[in-house]
Amino acid sequence: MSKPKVVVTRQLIDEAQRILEDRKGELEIVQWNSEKPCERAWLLENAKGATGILVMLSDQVNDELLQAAGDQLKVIASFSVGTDHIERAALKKRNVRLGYTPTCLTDAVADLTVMLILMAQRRGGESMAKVIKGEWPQMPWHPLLMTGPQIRGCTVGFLGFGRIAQASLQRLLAFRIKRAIYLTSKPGQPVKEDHFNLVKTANIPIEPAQSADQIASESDVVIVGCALTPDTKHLVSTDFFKKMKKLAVIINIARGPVIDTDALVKALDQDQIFGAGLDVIENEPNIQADHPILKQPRCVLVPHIGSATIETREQMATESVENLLAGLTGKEMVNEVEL
Ligand code: 8YV
Repeated sequence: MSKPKVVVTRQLIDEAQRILEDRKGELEIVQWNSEKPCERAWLLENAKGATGILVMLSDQVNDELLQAAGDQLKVIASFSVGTDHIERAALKKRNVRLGYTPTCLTDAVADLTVMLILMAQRRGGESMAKVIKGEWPQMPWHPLLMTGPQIRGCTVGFLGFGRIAQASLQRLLAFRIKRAIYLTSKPGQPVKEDHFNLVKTANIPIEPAQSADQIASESDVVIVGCALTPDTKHLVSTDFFKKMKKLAVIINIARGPVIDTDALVKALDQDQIFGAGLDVIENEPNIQADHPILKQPRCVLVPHIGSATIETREQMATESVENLLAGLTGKEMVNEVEL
């Protein structure tokens, strides 16, 4: 009998690669062998006859791929917390299990959230650009030179209040923010899972918001941390920006399309808001040097590095392989999506 085939769409890191290769005797392992993202044609061709596939965010998991793989496919293991690249219904229909890595990247992404808030409020990107361009000697000193709003005393509004948002809030408490409000998919409802016991124990009010409008109008810092769904696409657009405070900043550590980029450019151009800190953006990674968002001095944009600590990426790789192997043998995964 032939060995079950697994397809892996990236090179992995040491420990994860070792765990996978230890199974070479019993599995046929087909792995994309380049630093460039896996090509669709390669994936469709190699998926044929696969029992398990380990994918990244840039690999669309849909009917086309599942059909190409065939009926023996048992598991998709995604190297991510987000699953918007995966058509869950198509998996459910075929009884294919889905593994993902939601817990091990929480701290890394929450750390980056704090970095982006401070960069946006304190004009980190703009300041550094001036120094690099040699403008520092010509900057006339004035008490208000390069000033921005202070984090202490802020109301922080969360669009989405899952693990990463809560871990970000946990960190922000140390900065002595005044209040937190959050919107989940069920507006006005108490938070479903209080992962860090925050709502019960924090010494500031943490309250459900009634609407996105309330988040826009009452927050000094808006954090986009929700999943991308048809309901959240362009949740933050022109109307939202119009309601925001002039000194407020918006942060996106979720998915680019939750914010309408054209509307954000306009809001920054017209000083409707103070700044933005983005880890993600629509159409990433295809952002060319002449993209209008890059002309906005008060917008900090980093290339989707939320989970990019060495420790986190190692753990994500290891858990992805563990999920893949568990899915092949019907065992419990580290984290499985309920389809
Ligand atoms: C990275 C993420 O894109 O896990 C996610 O859903 O967006 C980020 O952590 C991921 O590490 C790369 O696949």
